[in-house]
Amino acid sequence: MPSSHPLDRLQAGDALVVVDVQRDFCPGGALPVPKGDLIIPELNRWLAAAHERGIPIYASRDWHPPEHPSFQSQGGIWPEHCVQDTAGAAFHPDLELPAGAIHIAKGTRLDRDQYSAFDETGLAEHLRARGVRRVWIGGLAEDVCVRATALDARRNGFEAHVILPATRALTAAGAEAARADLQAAGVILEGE
Ligand code: VGL
Ligand code: ZN
Repeated sequence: MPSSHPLDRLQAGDALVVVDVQRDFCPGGALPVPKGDLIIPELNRWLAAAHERGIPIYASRDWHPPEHPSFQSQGGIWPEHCVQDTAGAAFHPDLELPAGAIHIAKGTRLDRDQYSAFDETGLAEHLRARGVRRVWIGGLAEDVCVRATALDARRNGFEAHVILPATRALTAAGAEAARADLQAAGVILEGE
């Protein structure tokens, strides 16, 4: 690990937020992000470093009820994915989440989708209560839930860094648009 690696900057006042690294968002899943599983070794390095330094770790899951309004069968735009308690909704088995990681369920509402890990989850309040000022964000998908989570981090007053080698987009055009939106909102894009 070169000493210039950004994970060397993880310190007190930081948190690591891992978004939706679930089977359904990886190759072979119901809504696969191309090469989505390739981010896992990088995420595991961040998880290990955060765990060693006592940095709080949050891991969200897209956690939809059956007949969620985002599903095409219900008039939504996505194939059925991440249905609560199914194999596809599980964290990817290679993701090395330490025992102390806090799990966040999102996308549970029946009236609308919730892309952001901050959306009615209490995450902002929890971070503030722990003295967190800066969040490091990775996971899936860069152009959907990572984007929404990072934008909400800024709206809630946190310094926000998206770890580019630890995220992947559904589409290349989506990634380009997401990065522009993130930079415009003051999110720092790290690495690559
Ligand atoms: C996501 C599409 C639908 C994501 C969730 O986690 O990025 N994308 N639901
Ligand atoms: Zn979803």
